[in-house]
Amino acid sequence: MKRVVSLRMARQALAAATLLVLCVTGAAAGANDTETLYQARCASCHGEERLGGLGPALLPGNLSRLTPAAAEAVIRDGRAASQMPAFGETLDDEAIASLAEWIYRAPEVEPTWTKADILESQVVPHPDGSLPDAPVFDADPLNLFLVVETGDHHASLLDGDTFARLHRFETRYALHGGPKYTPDGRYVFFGSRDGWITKVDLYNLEVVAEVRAGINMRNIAVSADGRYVMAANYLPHSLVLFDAHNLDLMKVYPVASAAGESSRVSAVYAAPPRGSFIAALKDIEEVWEIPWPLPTEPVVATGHMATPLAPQRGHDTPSFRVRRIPVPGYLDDFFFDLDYRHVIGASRDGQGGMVVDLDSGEKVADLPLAGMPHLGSGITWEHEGRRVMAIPHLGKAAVSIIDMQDWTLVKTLETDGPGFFMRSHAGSPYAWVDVFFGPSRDRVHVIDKASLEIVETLIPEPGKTAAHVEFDRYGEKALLSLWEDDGAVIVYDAHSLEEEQRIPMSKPSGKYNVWNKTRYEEGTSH
Ligand code: DHE
Repeated sequence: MKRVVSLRMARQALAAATLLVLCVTGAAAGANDTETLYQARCASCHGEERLGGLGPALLPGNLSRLTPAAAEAVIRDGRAASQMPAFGETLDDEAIASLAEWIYRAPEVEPTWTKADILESQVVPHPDGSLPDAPVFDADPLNLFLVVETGDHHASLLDGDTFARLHRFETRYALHGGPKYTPDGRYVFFGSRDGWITKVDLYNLEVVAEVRAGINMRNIAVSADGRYVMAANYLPHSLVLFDAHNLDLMKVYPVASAAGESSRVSAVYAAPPRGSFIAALKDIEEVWEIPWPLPTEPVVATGHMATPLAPQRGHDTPSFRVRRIPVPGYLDDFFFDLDYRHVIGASRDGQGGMVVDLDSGEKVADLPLAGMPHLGSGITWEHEGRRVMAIPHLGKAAVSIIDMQDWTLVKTLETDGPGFFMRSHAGSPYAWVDVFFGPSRDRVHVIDKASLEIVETLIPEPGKTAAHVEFDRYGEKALLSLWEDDGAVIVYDAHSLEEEQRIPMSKPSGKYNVWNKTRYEEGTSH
């Protein structure tokens, strides 16, 4: 891949330059001043203000997934399959410990990321329409899987019929949230915790555009017609809108209440039937809705199909304008019903949830959901003629099943530990939930969607974390991550629950099937 190769070469050159600097400045950097040490040894890759560069940002918010002990180990031993060198030979333990401690300190002045920074960060190696329109592989383009490998920051593209690996490419550091496809499945957008949005042309296996939307980003959403990308940031407090074709900046929305109280954005979602983005705000009691233009004009750009869904708006907010929906509480974790009429929200530290009608803006129900429900992992299916939703809890060994007509609790299913991800498929009789936390994190429960009972508990590798399931487009196969550095994606027959193959991967996290994601399949995350 041209872009990645040139990036790698640049990284190698920079790492070599860094090492040269080390040799020259070794004595001075050995002094007690950790900041001086940082500037001498780390700033060339991680930025003078720790905002990142060729290496990731080193600010407390960006490092929340890394323990200080792990940071120390990375400084000492380097990071495999990256340009992060090992400093164990050139720095003593005390210096390494002081650096590891210092990067978790908040900077004296909060860093900024302006429109100019966004514009300057944009690179477009292959402008929209400049690459061939046919895939370079024979696999069904609608049954591909992308697997994010967080161990060495790569992604693998799998043929969803044979599970052959078609390609493996380097990603930005610490991707988070699901990658989002255009409706034809040709392009995919990845979001990293450091704020990078990367657009990849899957037909040509090339990075075609990149831009940095913020310093600490939560996730991205792509409009159902594939024309717009919205990014949700913790730092700065903003939503950022891009034209999807070349990731051109369209608009920055500073996020604040009408009274001026600023807020982090927990996440942004696309709501296809409404033709809008919906944003979850962490620090103010509002939900924001931002409509994209209705498809009254044909989509002219190459490669992007118009959405088959005709949005119906229950309000008359003009396109790209913010509609504020006041809510009675802080809601930062969302699930939606299938027509996106209702948002089911919970606060991450709260003990309950609520249902808000997005058209009227009214709260219509409270939900009895103690124990940190993980609504973002919710799924839904038809049970005895009624639609139910099921969600794991991050703080409780249980799955809650709720009737979506009257919002009553149908059942609390006890599990072997708190779970993170749930998945099913309209073509499967089963729903899968992992046990992500605690001593049973090597287990995955299989729930019968008819009896609402756990019918099987799989332990694919004793002692190793097993998590996150994704189905193929037909619901015939289920793919599970062995979430370890020397991990694997395990392919199961989704009916017999027999293991069929293991594909070695470096700490695989999420897997994303093109069909399920672009069709907003009821058993997958949206
Ligand atoms: Fe995630 C999705 C929030 C921690 C892996 N996570 C999401 C989404 C949100 C979210 C809002 C949906 C966005 C989307 O897909 O566009 N996650 C949060 C948190 O608030 C939390 C608890 C704390 C945090 O610091 O962010 C959190 N998440 C984690 C992890 O620790 C995980 C396990 C490892 C990691 O990579 O950080 C993790 N989150 C994921 C994955 C998805 C995700 C793999 C996509 C799931 C999918 O199937 O769509």
